[in-house]
Formats: sequence, C-alpha cells, structure tokens
Amino acid sequence: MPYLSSLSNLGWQAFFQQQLSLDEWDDATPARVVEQYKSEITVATESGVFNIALLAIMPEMVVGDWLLLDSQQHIIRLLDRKTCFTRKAAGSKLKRQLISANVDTAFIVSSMNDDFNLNRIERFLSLVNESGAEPVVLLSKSDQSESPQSFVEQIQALDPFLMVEGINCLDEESVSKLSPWIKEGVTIAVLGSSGVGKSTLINTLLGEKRQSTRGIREDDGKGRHTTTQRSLISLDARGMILDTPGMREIQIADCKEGIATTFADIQAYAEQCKFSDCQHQAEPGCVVQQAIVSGDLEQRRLTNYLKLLREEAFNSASLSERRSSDKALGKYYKHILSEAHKHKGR
Ligand SMILES: Nc1nc2c(ncn2[C@@H]2O[C@H](COP(=O)(O)OP(=O)(O)O)[C@@H](O)[C@H]2O)c(=O)[nH]1
Ligand SMILES: [Mg+2]
Ligand SMILES: [Zn+2]
Repeated sequence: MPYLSSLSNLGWQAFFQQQLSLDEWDDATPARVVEQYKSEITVATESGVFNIALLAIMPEMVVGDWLLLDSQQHIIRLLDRKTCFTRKAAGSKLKRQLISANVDTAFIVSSMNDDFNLNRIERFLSLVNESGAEPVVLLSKSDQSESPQSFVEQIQALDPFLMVEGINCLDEESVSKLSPWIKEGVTIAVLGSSGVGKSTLINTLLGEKRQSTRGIREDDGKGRHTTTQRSLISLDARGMILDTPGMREIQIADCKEGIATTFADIQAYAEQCKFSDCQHQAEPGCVVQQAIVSGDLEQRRLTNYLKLLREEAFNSASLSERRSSDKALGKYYKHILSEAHKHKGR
C-alpha cells in the first residue's frame, strides 16, 4: 500500500512537533503506526511503509501512535499521545485495552433500523468524550428509512450541540456531507457495531472497494471477528481514517469525565439537588427527578446514565485492584531476586 505522503498527510501536528529537540528534528524520522499484528507493527513515514518487529521491552503501541526512528529504523521513542481510546478488555480479564491513539474526530456510526439504539450511542459518546476526540454521530442507511429526519432529531434531542448527520454510505454525494471533517492532517476513527456501514463508508470516501464489507463475512460464526485488525488508511490530502471491527462488547472503565461530558444536562440538574450525595431515586429535593416529571429529561437517559456510572465504578475499581496487586507481585519478585542475590554472595 503506497503512502506517498507528507508528514501532514499522515496526521502530523504541532502537538507532536513540539516534543522533538532540534537534533531529533534533523536526524530522526517520525513514523506513524498504521497497522498492528502480534509480533510486528506497520509504520508509515514520508519515505514509505515498512514493518518493525516488536520486542518485549518496547512500550505498548497502538494504531495511530507516532514514533521516532533512527537511521537504522530502530525505535528511539514513542511520542506522547494527543488522544487515546481505551476500553476494558473483552471477557473477564481485568485489563485495559488500547484501541487507537491520536484520533481527532470519531464518527460514531449507527444505522437507521433495528440497530438504532440511544443507549449504545450514549455509551460510545462517553468513550469518545473521555478520549479527547471530537464525536460526530453518523446515522447510516438513510436510504432505507421512511423518515430519516426523525432519527436525526432523536440524537439532536440528546444534546443540541452534538454533531449529527444522516447518510447513505453507498452514495458518494451523501457521503460528501462529511467533508467539513475530512481534511489534511486530521485523523478520523470510525466506530460502531458490526454491519452499520463503517467499511462501506470508507470505501466510498476512497472511491474504491478496499475494505471488505458484509458481502464477505466478517464473523466466523462463533461470535468472533475474523478481522480483528485495525488499519489506518490514508485519504491522501484528506487525512487518515481508521476502520475498526465492530465492537461487540465495549465495557467502559476509567471514563468518569467522558460520562460527565456526555450527560452534562443531568450533571447540571444533579448539582442543584438538595443532598450532595443524592442518588436521584426518590429523595426529597431531587432536581433530576423534577426534570423527569416536567418532561425535560427522559427516564431512559437517566437510567442509562446511572447504569454507565455503576459499570464505570465497578470496572475502574477492579482495574485499580489489579494494578495494586501487580505492584505487590512486583515487590515480591524483587524480594525473591534480592534474597537469591544474598545467597549467591555467601
Ligand atoms: N442501503 C444501504 N446499505 C448500506 C449502507 N451502509 C452499509 N450498507 C450495507 O450494509 C452492509 C454492511 O456494511 P459494512 O460496511 O460491511 O458494515 P461494517 O461492519 O460496519 O463495516 C453491506 O452489505 C453494505 O452494503 C447504507 O447507507 N445504505
Ligand atoms: Mg467493516
Ligand atoms: Zn437528585
């Protein structure tokens, strides 16, 4: 895949430039992680695309990261991330998983059919708001709906400032509505469940069928995705775009601020409740409940907010427990090593 690219086409920005010394700027090569595999990563530089083998001592890297390479194509260091998407790893593992780094804008795609689900969109919004990227809600398959505007209005009702567009991913003219977001130097991630049209949208933007779409099965029938791979694709002078496999289980963790931003309306009511520890159930002086009664707030939205808060608290607590048990284990290993050392000295 040729990336005939200037650094700016690859998504290079002042934020990364500022992290380099003058010597580094003269001698080192900035490289962007565009694909990742178990034992290697693919990077793109101004002069081409190549793979670098991963070693255990290297920091954890993810698609979207910027690296500095020396003249031998060895990694000097990983640059600080501007934004970062994480989720609790699927399954019971108490682990955070990096999804992508340095994304400026996230397209949250949901289709105008049975898949349309406000709770799920609010969950994605919390994740995106936490990451620092700017969310845009895209409602796909507008050509299959009798009243596409009603879907758009339901999203707009969540937040009048939220950016939302209804599109037909198969139609170039419809997709051209997205041009305000698609520009040089900007990195976009496309998020959403399987089958909503993420790959179709990217193909229409590319003007070619590069990403495989539903015609070719993405699912191996066991509920696992065969394309677990994320790839950052160059739109040449229109920035970089990241296709992600459908996320079946996005459990959130360490996402307090993201939830607060997504539900700023509820937070504002909650600040006026009589009790500072109000649970917004049936307490006297609960301004959140008053908003429900007056019709200013939807019960569904409050229920989802409380659910996400509980999940966040639960997962974050398990993660911090794991972090502290990792620390304890580290201490234990150190202790064993030093004991072994003492014995050796005798
Ligand atoms: N009619 C219509 N079909 C669409 C649209 N977007 C996607 N599709 C179809 O929906 C199916 C799933 O799309 P795909 O891009 O693979 O979804 P992904 O899993 O999100 O990448 C494919 O058969 C597409 O042709 C749309 O806006 N309108
Ligand atoms: Mg896809
Ligand atoms: Zn309250």
